[in-house]
Amino acid sequence: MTSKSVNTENNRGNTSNYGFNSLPLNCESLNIIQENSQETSYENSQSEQNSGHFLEQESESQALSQTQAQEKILQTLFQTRLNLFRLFGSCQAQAVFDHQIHPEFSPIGWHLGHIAYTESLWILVKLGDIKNLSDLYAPVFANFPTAKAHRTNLPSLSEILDYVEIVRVETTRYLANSYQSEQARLWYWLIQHEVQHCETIALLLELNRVSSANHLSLEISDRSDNFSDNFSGNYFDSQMVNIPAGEFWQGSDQIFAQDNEQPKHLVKLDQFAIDRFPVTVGQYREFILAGGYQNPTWWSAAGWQWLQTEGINLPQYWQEENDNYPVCGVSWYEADAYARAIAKRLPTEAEWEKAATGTDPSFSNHNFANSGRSPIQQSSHNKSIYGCQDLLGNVWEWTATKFAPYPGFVPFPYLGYSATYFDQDHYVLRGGSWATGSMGLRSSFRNWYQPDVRQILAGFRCAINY
Ligand code: AVJ
Ligand code: FE
Repeated sequence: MTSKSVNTENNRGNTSNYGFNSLPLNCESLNIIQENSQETSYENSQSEQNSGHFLEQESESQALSQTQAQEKILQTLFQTRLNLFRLFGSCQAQAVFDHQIHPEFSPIGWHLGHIAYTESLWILVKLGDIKNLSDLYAPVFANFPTAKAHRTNLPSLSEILDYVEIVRVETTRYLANSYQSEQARLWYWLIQHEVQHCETIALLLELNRVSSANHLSLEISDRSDNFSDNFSGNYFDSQMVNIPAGEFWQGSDQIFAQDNEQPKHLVKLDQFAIDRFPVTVGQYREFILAGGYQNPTWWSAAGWQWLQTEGINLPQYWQEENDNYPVCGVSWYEADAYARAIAKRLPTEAEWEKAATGTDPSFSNHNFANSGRSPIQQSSHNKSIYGCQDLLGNVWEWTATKFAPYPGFVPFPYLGYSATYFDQDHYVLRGGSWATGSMGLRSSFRNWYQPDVRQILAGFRCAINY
């Protein structure tokens, strides 16, 4: 059997606004979807006002028609792609697209090509048996075997952008002509794959911006002897919210849920209390000034070892800034030490998710609405039913829980997507950040990093037993 093939010539023409002319092509696909529709009525799909969280509101009883499902996927693909183009519209992104900004991450341009490669692999190859667009760039943009440090020898930015566009033309054509309802989960997985790589690109741009800024060097006095005096101050006496004991449903079985969020299952928790807000820059500064980085008492053995080996005495990207911003750029080790220093602990991921019950994502700082963090008190609508604030958006929050499968876990779409990281060496982060796209923002979503990664989009809040 010979596989199908598509024209790989640049059909972008002589435009400078990278990729933006895929808009009319998307519209063309929309026309095809509507022409192919056998239905007599789909007026709801046309008039629906989508806030960006239409998937959250979809109840399971309202099954979508084929046409509505195709339109929704097309619209979500397009909304997600707009964020990517916005990032690449910045001169900064173009200037640094082939440098490795940080040893833990591939260059920005690799993420861009990898987004398109992944789209060609899962839609064109796996569903459509069209192999050439995937084969062409697999050596550069597949996950293996290229090590991240060697991902600097990339095609030019305009060539990568052409690839991004050609793939999208073909995938939306496939969506319009050949979509089947059982493929919905794969499409939503793919969209979230793009959302996550978009967030990594935003993270790298933020690292690039911050690493060229002036950093504060704090005068740290050795106050570890009378440490308790410092920590009895009001500054650390942050408001906490009491969460009553009982069962709640952890995870999600919705069509867009990732494999690691499924299956949804009942979890019984004891009563606990959790910080109303994420830990702020001002609070974290007190920890630094009080000798937090000099006193092993508050550190895990692995954390203290890490701190000694790396010579760490401040968060990596520490800057003088608004005290009411949530602290960010801290590793799990630092978050854990801070919590212990004030006789608290990190919440488990189940506690975090229960505390987030009923949070409306649309009020949160996400989807690049703010191009950065926002002060914690700006989020008074971003509340759970327990009154816990700012759980979604702003910064990711480290939890005490190691990334592991829920009972009954089934890998999707490939074994290694999540299962590779069930290695007891990754901790779960929850809640998304200002750079998380709408499609990746929900209280059941699980992110994961190793405990020594100082993720610039990650902060934390604390909990206590009640
Ligand atoms: C969940 C964000 C840690 O970017 O490494 C992307 C998601 N997996 N492509 C990552 C992922 C494959 C992952 N994180
Ligand atoms: Fe990926």
